[in-house]
Amino acid sequence: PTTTTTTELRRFPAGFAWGTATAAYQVEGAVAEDGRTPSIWDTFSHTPGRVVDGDTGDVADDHYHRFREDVALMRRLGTTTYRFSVAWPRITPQVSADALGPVNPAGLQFYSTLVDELLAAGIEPVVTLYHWDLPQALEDAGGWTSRRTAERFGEYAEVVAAALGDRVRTFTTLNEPWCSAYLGYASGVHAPGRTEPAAALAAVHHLNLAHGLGALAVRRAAPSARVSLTLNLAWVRTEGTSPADHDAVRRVDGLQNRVFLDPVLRGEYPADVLVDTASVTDWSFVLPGDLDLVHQGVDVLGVNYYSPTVVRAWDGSAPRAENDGHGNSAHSPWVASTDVEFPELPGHTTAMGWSVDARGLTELLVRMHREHPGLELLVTENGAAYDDVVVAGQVHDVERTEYLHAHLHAVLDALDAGAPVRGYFLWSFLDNFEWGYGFSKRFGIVHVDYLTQRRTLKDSALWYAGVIAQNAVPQEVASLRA
Ligand code: PNW
Repeated sequence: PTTTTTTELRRFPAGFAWGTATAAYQVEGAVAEDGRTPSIWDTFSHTPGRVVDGDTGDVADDHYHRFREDVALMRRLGTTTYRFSVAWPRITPQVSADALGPVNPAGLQFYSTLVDELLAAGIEPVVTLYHWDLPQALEDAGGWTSRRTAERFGEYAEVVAAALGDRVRTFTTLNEPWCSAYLGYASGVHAPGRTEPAAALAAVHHLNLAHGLGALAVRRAAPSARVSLTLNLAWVRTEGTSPADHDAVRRVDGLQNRVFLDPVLRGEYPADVLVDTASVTDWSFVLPGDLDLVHQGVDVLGVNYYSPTVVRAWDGSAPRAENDGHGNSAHSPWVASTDVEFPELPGHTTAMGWSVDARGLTELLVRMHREHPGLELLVTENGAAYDDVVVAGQVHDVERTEYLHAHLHAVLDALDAGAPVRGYFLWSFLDNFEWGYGFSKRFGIVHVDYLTQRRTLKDSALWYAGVIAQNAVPQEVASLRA
């Protein structure tokens, strides 16, 4: 076949933010340094059988010690922003269900220095307050099934916003509460590894409450900052035609999207979700006044997107297909949904087994714009895992570059449709601890050799640097190199 190379470029709006993203437990290591106490991910990863190969975040990318080198690499790539998370157990290591406990200055200092280092490199920090590393002491008192966890989160958010709010313009309360609730408490493939559907729905509510209390706290402590929330919204569709197939779409949309969007943005839980889940819980953990607290909105919504969600009705006649990409568990994350199945999709998948369809990213961004006109949007995660190898100091990750190329065009399609997308954060800056998959899955555009901690820019990183430098993507994937 002939390869046409056109140098024609599709441009992004001036000022579009170009970033990468990471999360504390996935990159930092140094889990027992400077006063940090265990999180639920320390406990989970040190429990045999929970993480592939018994991997833990004890060392991870050693970013806690190498952050200067890492920021220098970001500068080489030309990224204008960086999304990272703060490890709660570094900030208030003695937190209990009843009280936040003393603030640990050494914990705050690490993030304050990181922020300074980023700003000095011309990179704007975007801070996530909770990316899944709940202090273990709070889990021992019920974790996200307890409203006291949400109350303590609000206090912790105030501490971080007060310390960093003079230099940080955007605070994200939570990353993907869907994962925290359903993977942590229903399927159990994430920490704390519980498999109780009712607990998962209580967690949904207390995570929403945490967003509300956290948003109020950030606005008090850092009045000029923007408050955001990052959701892994699902682009749910069916290839079936029956009413039951369409009902499966509605149900999964309710459990993954609307149960977070509606309370935060509209101040109410979707009535159909309450009905769907009535066999599991009566939602009596929603107390009078809670929805007013949750209904804080956001100044900018973070959207994480990797893969489409395809469903169909399950009538029980054949074994239920559960290719939903959420890890293998005897327990489904889809509470009260035994009549839904997730069929295998044809075509290319990433190393996660996730199928690739960039259209979903356009659809989600346009949907948010349609349902909440004017709501500013950030793509806070998008990227792909492949089995990368370093050969002679290079990583030819052609598939990742193609994935990024397709998804950046999808962002442009959303912009063309009027969606106010302000930036894009590639997941991830570095290969890192991929939760239940440990180090076996590599999402980075920078390769990490875990024996030596050596960083190697993958070809996709050089390609991304070229995109950033031009503020544009080429029509043809191959025609741009930094
Ligand atoms: C997100 N799922 O996690 C997280 O925000 C990142 O920390 C993570 O490394 C990245 O995506 C890649 O996985 C997810 O099962 C984990 O649907 C699991 C799912 C979705 C997102």
